[in-house]
Amino acid sequence: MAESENGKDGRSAAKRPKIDAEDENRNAGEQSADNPVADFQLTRILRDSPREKSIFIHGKVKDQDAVVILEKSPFRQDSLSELLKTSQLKLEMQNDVYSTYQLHAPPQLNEIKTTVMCPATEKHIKKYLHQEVFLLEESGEDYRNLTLPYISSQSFSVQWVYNILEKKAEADRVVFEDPDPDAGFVLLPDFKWDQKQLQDLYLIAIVHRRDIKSLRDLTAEHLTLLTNIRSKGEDTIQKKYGVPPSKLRVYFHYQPSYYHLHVHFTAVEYNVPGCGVERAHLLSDVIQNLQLDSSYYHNRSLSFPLRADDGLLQRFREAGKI
Ligand code: M7G
Repeated sequence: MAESENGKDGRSAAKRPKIDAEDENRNAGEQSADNPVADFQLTRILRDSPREKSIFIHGKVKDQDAVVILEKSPFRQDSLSELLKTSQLKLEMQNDVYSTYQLHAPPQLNEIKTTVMCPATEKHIKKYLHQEVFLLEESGEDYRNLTLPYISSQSFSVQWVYNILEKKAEADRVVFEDPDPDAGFVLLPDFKWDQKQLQDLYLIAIVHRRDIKSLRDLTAEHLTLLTNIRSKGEDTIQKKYGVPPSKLRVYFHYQPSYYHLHVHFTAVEYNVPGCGVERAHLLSDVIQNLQLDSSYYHNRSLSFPLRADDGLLQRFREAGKI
């Protein structure tokens, strides 16, 4: 799409990411594709968040376990007048200058983002089940003795990551790639972002190297990779979406769910779960810490939250660490 379509005054660019005609057609095509949840049999509600307008459910699809996340999409500023003009209003109550209505929007303006994991493993189901949370402090030694053996045997498959790197999946969603095997990465929208508006912008940069599990493995040897991700990632997001680096939160999760190094790029005003101090580590802090001390992340204690049913919490308990 040409730059000029981004909006001359920059306002439309700030409200809606570029979605070219091809994307719109693909979206339309996807509507008629198979409906993987048509046969969904509800087993139980894993989590219900009325405030976030989302619900996480576990069920069966043709005898296979499935986790489905339903989430009402944020309002799109560029379709507000269409929404108000074309919807039906049903009056609920009226009093003086106050009135409330039920607004029945046309389907295309009333989307529910739906994420399907099928077949879902026990770990997927646990990930979304509401649980009591504990904060753990892990020393470098704890990582090597307890965490590393645990994640080597228990962590989620990163096949989806390899599919992206090998262009077997989501190839049409990649917004930038640096193919260099050491310093290169792929930048694409996180599957949590429907790309309809920029308020909840969320992209991930996935490194080509396959030998870096997480923040813990990083040393000064990786500084070129990290500064490359920061500069090219920020540059691409500025050019493609009109969002400057000062509006971005760029960070790692520790612990991540998927042990293949990746960096989260989110809109700074979007309070996405996982961006708090107990889990997020800003890329620029990581770079500076490694510049000061190459073994910073090998040695220092790192805190992170774990849910009550997490097997790693059990390992820390058995070792008398909590
Ligand atoms: P994480 O910190 O390892 O785990 O981040 P988290 O899910 O606990 O945050 C992995 C990121 O990759 C998350 O932001 C996920 O939403 C995103 N993600 C996960 N999967 C399975 C996919 C996928 O198949 N495609 C894309 N584009 N993003 C994904």
